[in-house]
Amino acid sequence: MSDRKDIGVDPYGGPAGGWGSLKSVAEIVGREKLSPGNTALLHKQNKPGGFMCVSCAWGKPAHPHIEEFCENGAKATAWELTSLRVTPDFFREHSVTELRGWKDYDLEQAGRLTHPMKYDAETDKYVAVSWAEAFADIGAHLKRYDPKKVIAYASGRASLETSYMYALFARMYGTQNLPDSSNMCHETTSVALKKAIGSPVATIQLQDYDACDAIFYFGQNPGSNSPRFLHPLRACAKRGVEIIVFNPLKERGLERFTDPQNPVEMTTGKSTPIATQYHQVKAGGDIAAIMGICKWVIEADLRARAAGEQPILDHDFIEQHTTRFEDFAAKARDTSWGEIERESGLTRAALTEAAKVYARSKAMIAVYGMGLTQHRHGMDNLFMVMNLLLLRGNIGRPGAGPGPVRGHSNVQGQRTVGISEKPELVPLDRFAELFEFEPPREKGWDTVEACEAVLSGEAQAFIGLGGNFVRAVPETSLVEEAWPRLDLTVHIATKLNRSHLLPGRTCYLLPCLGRIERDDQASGPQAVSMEDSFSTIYGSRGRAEPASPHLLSEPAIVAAMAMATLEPNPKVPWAEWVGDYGKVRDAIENTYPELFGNYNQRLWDRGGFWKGNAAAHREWKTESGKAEFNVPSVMNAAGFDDDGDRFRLMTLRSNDQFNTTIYGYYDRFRSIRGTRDIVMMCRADQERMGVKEGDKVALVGDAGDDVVRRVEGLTVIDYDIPPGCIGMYYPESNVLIALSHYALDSMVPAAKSVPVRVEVMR
Ligand SMILES: Nc1nc2c(c(=O)[nH]1)N[C@H]1C(S)=C(S)[C@@H](COP(=O)(O)OP(=O)(O)OC[C@H]3O[C@@H](n4cnc5c(=O)[nH]c(N)nc54)[C@H](O)[C@@H]3O)O[C@H]1N2
Ligand SMILES: Nc1nc2c(c(=O)[nH]1)N[C@H]1C(S)=C(S)[C@@H](COP(=O)(O)OP(=O)(O)OC[C@H]3O[C@@H](n4cnc5c(=O)[nH]c(N)nc54)[C@H](O)[C@@H]3O)O[C@H]1N2
Ligand SMILES: [Mo]
Repeated sequence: MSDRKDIGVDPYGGPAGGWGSLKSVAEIVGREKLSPGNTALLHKQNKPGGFMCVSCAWGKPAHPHIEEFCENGAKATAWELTSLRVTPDFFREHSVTELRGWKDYDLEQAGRLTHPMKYDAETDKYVAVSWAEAFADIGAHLKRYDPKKVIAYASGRASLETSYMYALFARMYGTQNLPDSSNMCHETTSVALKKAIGSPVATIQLQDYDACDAIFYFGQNPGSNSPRFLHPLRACAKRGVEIIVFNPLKERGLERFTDPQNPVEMTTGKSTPIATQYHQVKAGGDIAAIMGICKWVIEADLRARAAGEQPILDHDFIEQHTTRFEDFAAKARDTSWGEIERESGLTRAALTEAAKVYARSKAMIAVYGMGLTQHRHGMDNLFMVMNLLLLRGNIGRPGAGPGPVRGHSNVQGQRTVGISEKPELVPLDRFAELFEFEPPREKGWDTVEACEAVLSGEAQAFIGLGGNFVRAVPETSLVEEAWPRLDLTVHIATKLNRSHLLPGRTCYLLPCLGRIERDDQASGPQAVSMEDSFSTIYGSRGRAEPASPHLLSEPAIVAAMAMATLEPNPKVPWAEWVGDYGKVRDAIENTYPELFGNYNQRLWDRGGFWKGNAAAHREWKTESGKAEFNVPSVMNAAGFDDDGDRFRLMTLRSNDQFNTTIYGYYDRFRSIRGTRDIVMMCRADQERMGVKEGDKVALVGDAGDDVVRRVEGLTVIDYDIPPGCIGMYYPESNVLIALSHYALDSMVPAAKSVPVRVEVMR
């Protein structure tokens, strides 16, 4: 191996968690210059009566650990509570063109936005405006447009209260163009699980991890992206649960974990091994891998029954609760081991070992994340996960079921309360009846369609409730080029990011309170709520001093835009709602009485309250009224073949980022330091391409159209990754992804198998 110091890579031998994570937290607390009071606030995170972490959507236990936060939750908190500020002076010093040359890290590191700002094209600078002026002008613009050509995007952080108001505003205005970050994320789950079992989300709850005896774990990286999951995973490992991992990369958090809250592990340096089997499946190889397991299980069941032994499949369940088992079983029998091995990159022997664990387990949870949803055939990936579960009745009983790990802290909740472009998912009649208006009924734009509309010039305006849309979507160069042709762009945000630096003809930057900050309104201090990956809903109360006295809360901003745009409607008392968010919760309860009964009272229940899930009770809200086996259409989820020098590019998160927010340049668990401009490549592929670690390469998109998609100057990193697959960080990679390269049916950009070619730079 070459000298890794030259290229900013040094080996990290430690487990996930442990001292490394404490050190990393101390570093960011120092860098963000947190006040002692705000540092103390870290202890309120994810505690009853405290605030809910702004990072991931992992569940919050009723009886939290002393420090129920993790390295990355602490980083997210410090990022929001920073004492650094982006004031009008900052914008006087830096033109927008200059700022476009800054890195994502430097933009956000500049600090919290303090004043509402408007872009001034003449000076190419943002200048301070009053809130009143901003809202009046935004309203005047919106009134001029065709609502069907306005995009109202939401990133999954805003609370249930804000999200409900935002979606209502969009519909009263006349549009269903309500894409959200879910369209780039777990929309594949929403569509595939709805079709297979009638419930579009996880059926398990947090306590099911106490009852399972096997976990099949696909394409999710808990060490970086949901570190609090490491606690239940460790507890499972300790009590002998078999944890079978499928991931092209050896992710540290799935290999071993030191609990930073466990004094024995911390002082002795001991760690708990997590995975009992680790299968480095090819990117896009999971359909085949799961088919192999199903094939073995189905055939072993036939053999067992022929020999008069206990069956392996749950035939009663299959009979009573499912359809199309025979079609699927025939497909599994007909698929050859040759094809399974070729497409998965795993051996028959390895898959048989996994299948044996499944066959003997009594209750299995299937966990997955972006490694399954973000593929051309992501739907088939998830259908295979469901097929696997259904074979042994692993749903609707303790310790069993699908456990998709959601992304943003309230992304699932936003869908629950109406942020959706899909009319069938929203109780439009109920809205019409409660608020006496006629909501739009046609399908709105999802994220990919919104980008198409920007590229074609059809879209007139974009409103962003959080997020960094232009940076998170695929096809970065074309979208960036087209973006300034929008007539109006409005960003509700806490920190400066690249999307803000591509102003439409009129452009506002509206700074809001973060969730951790005190939110005082007419009736006193307010709380908000969110829904986690387990459909549990919690209250959250901010306590920190706001970053600036000029900030407004998200509900206040949404309400003010609505009042400036819409004719008054006595049924929707925007100002009263802002004065008391409890009244927004009443409206939510009236709209969804079956999910949110006694909302205001239950908000502070210990451990939150569960909104319920039909499939968890074996009630199937599918077309057939049963849980459905689905026969996959293909064996390769990537949707393209590797040939000689075409690779499957996986675009990944480092341990030092939250989506497009870059906290730093140290991907500790993968031992990559100092730069994000890298390509992970295995030794065999390096030899084939005539490169070695430290060499520079360019990646070129290979979508088969005329668009040039290219990233240069990437350093090759010698990495344990299956041949034909390479890895790079998101969002730097997004310029390589064609807008047309999305998951069929769910329209989620297929960011985990992007066709690219490698060019050696000499
Ligand atoms: N600190 C931090 N926390 C986060 C985020 C963050 O950026 N930083 N983002 C949040 C959001 S919005 C989301 S959606 C989640 C994302 O969390 P994850 O779902 O973990 O997403 P990724 O990091 O993109 O990577 C997914 C994993 O899939 C693996 N993988 C890639 N391709 C395949 C494949 O074909 N098959 C299999 N089996 N595995 C594959 C990768 O090696 C990687 O380990 O995390 C949330 N939490
Ligand atoms: N290639 C590739 N592309 C991907 C992915 C991938 O794995 N690979 N993952 C996709 C996924 S899963 C997702 S979810 C999307 C994420 O896409 P987005 O959700 O659009 O992006 P984020 O980076 O989470 O947004 C960060 C910005 O949110 C703002 N913000 C932070 N906190 C708050 C707040 O409290 N209120 C408001 N109003 N604003 C706030 C800040 O200004 C910050 O700059 O990216 C997707 N894109
Ligand atoms: Mo996400």
